[in-house]
This record gives sequence, C-alpha cells and structure tokens, in this order.
Amino acid sequence: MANQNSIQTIVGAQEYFKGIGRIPFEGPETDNPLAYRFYDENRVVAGRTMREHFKFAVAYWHTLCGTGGDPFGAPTKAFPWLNVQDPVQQAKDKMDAAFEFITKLGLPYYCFHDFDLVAEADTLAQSEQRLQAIGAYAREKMNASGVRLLWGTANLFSHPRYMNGAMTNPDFTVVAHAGAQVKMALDLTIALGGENYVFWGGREGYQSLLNTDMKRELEHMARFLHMAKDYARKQGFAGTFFIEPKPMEPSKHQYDFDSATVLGFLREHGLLDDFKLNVEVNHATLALHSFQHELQVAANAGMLGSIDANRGDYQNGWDTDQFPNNVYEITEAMLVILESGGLRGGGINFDAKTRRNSTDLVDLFHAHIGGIDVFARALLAADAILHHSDYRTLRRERYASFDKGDGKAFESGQLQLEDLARMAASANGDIALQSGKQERFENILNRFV
Ligand code: XLS
Ligand code: NI
Ligand code: NI
Repeated sequence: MANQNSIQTIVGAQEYFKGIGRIPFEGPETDNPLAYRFYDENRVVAGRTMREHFKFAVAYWHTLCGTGGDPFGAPTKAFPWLNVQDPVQQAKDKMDAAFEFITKLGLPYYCFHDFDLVAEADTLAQSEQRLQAIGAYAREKMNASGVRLLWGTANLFSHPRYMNGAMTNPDFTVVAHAGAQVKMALDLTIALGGENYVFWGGREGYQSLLNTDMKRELEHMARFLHMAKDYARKQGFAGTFFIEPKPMEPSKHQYDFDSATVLGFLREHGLLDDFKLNVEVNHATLALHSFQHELQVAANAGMLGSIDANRGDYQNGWDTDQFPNNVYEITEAMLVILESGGLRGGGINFDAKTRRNSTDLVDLFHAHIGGIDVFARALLAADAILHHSDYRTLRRERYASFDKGDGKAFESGQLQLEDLARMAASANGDIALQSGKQERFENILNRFV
C-alpha cells in the first residue's frame, strides 16, 4: 500500500494538495479531520478486508471536473489543474491531480467518462487522438500508483447532438455517432484494463410521449447494447457491463427507470448474461424507492453488480449527489450486500459532489473521508447484526409456516388452488395475528449502528 515515499513518486511536477499526506487510519477516537476513523483497509470483516469489500473508486467527473456551476450561477471552484488551456496538457495536469488525490486517500480505483479525461475535439478522429494521448498517460500513472480502473463510460448526454438521446435518438446519424463514441470509450477502457463498463441512461428516455415511438426506441437501445457488447467481447474484454437505473432527469421519463424495469428490459432482449446493475442511492430515492430496495431487487436476480454512492435530500426531489452521511441507511444497504454475497464485479464509486460553496481543495478530502467512513462503519454494524443478534432468526421465524406441513408443500409446488380452499375451509377463518415486529427490528439496527 502506498506509503509516504510512494506518494512522492505519484505527485506530479506540481503538488496540488499541499500539506496533505497519505490519509491514515487512526480509529474512532481521533480528533484528526484528515484521518479515517472506521476505514481500516486491512481489517478483515466477514472473511475479506475492507479494501476488498468496497473497492472504493473516485469519480473523475465530480471530483476533478465539477467546478460548482449550477443553473443559477457561474462555477465557484478554481481548480488549479484546469488553469492551462491546451486540452491535452490540461488533461495531463488534471490526471496528475487525480492520481495525487486517489493515492493520498489510499483508494484502489477510479471511474471516468471519456470526455472527463480530456475535452472533446471538433472531429471524432481528433477526439480519438486526444483519448489515446491521455490513455497512454493514464497507463503510466496507473502503473506507478497501482490504482486501477473500476469502470469507464462514454458521455452520451452533454453535447447538443444528444438532445434527443443517443442510442434511442430518432435520427440514425446520431445513433451512429454514439456508436463511434462508445467504440472509442470501450477501446480506452480495455486498453487501461478496466474491470467493467457502464451505461447510464443519459438522455435515453422522453420528454413527451406524443412525439415518441417508445417501442422502436427501446428496440434500438437493445440492438445498440448488443453491438457494444459483441464488439468488446471480440476485443477480449472479459469484464461486466453495467446499466445504471434512474427514473428521471434529464429526461422527464428515463427508460432505465429502476432496477425492476432494467431487469425486465435485459431479460426481454437477451442481455442478462453480460450485463448487471449499477445501483445509485440518489436514483433509487428519485424513483420513490429506498436504496436498499433497489439493491435487493437486483440481488434477487443475482444481478447486483456495483454501486454509485451518494445521497439525496429529504426536502427535495433532485439528484443532488451529496456525499453519503447516513450510517443507518447504508447499514441497511450493507445488510443486503452481505447477505447476497457481495457486489458482482463492481465496487463503490463516489458519484457525489461537494456543495457549490465548498470551495477549498481540502473539502474534497473531507467529503471522501466522510463517505468512506460511513460505509466502513455500516459494514461493521451490518456484520455484527448478522452474526451477533437474532436479526436473521427473527426474520426467518416469520416464515416458519412454510418450513413444514402444508406451507412446505405449497412452496415446493405440490398444491393446487383447490387445496388452499380446502385447507382454509378446515381452518374455518381461525387465523392468529402474527406481529411484524418492525420496531424490534429497527431497535436491533440502532443497537449496532
Ligand atoms: C447521473 C449518473 C452518472 C453516471 C455516469 O445521474 O449518476 O453520473 O453514473 O454516467
Ligand atoms: Ni451515477
Ligand atoms: Ni446520478
């Protein structure tokens, strides 16, 4: 693991986060705001180190590119790695800052969109040259630091050409352009040993059904995903493709609405073997689900691949992408993750941004340290709940009537509807109420959090 010496080899010509070294683990009692209290990367919990459980990743777009602009005002954050105007040099400076940051946090992964790394050029060919240049630079940085690529993706939503969608655009020339862009992003991800590739639904959806042939657009999306998958497999990519559900924003209705919708789509179009789900906290709550609900739906199908960690806000309905800080919520999530055997191929990507008025560079550290510690604390709590409380026993006991006799026969498919009618008649409406004991379950959680 990176110590102070190896950090020196990663820091570029200019040190961006001066005065900050490798963030140490100091335990819950420390007063040091730049230390982990719960994330002890080598601590073994439930048979794996914390580092292995989480596979934490820094999201390039928010952390290196997000300068705080919003619909009401100009950017607020003067990131020194964006000072140089030449696009490739700026991209290299940004990458120096990225690897300095990731290494100082001691995290194993990062994630990017193609044009987070380097600004898009006027033509596809020029963009490809830029991506290759920054890709070679990334390779060096990754080798020197040991930091790996959790996933890559293509930004198919920012440029005006994608205003009506990319894969689902009613204009084929746009679909073809998206294909060229995804091919380049796949090439880059593969060249960098990326472990997964993500499709977030961008502007795949609609603003008005009046001008939209939904069935045709969904078929185009499936066709496109098959082509992308076939191409990547031909290039030897062995990783997993993820779809990231989101119900709305920027489209009024996004096609990848929630976990259940995406599972149905993948199943209908024969994509289940290659794709899994990347579940994001704030997208779950936008869909009026809880995060743990979305995780459980994915896990039930063996399709829980990865997580975009953040949180929404109780008082509004936007994708505010705040850093996680709710230990209770994440503990419920960790229960689902642990009980389902962990994430399949993915990790925990901090798809979260500091607030517009958090303008110090050190705020990026506070934000990540806080989010990381919330997950670490939640893991410890969830593991304790599963192993040192009667949580599982209590939940199993609610279903005890299916473990024997008629209930068991029902579960194993031995009964007909007429049998249920006969059994109910002989019970003659004599049903004792069984308490759900929700408050007792909640108290167990609170005891270990
Ligand atoms: C936007 C998404 C996006 C994806 C990557 O809401 O969360 O950040 O994770 O395209
Ligand atoms: Ni996301
Ligand atoms: Ni999001």
